[in-house]
Amino acid sequence: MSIGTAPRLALLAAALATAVLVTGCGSDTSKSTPSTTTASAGTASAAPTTGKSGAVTVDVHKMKFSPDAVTVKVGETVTWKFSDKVPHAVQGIGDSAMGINSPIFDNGEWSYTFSVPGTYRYLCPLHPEMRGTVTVE
Ligand SMILES: [Cu+2]
Repeated sequence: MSIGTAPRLALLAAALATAVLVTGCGSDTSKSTPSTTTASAGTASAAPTTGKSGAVTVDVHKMKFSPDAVTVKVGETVTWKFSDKVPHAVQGIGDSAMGINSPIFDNGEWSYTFSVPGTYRYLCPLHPEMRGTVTVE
């Protein structure tokens, strides 16, 4: 009678069982959560809103700017609407208002976007008594 096969099978079974246990154990210990952290971009500044919500219109009519004083936030746009019987223009007063410099209009619109806080005075170069102010805050 041979006595060799039974112990070998037992050994094989034990080896398999060990392998399964090791594998199972290994899978348990390797159950670590991924450590990649997704960077949050929540602090990025919002895209500039160019909607009409902050836009302000000044009517240039009957030899005056109306309203002659407007207030906008930084980045907002003021539009002058020319609709008088005589031509007018918009021209800033002082260095900081140099950018305010429209062509002469009989009718039409001209816009300027204010990107720096401050108080900007302007006049109509054809009628210097026509004056207005834009406050940017
Ligand atoms: Cu004028």
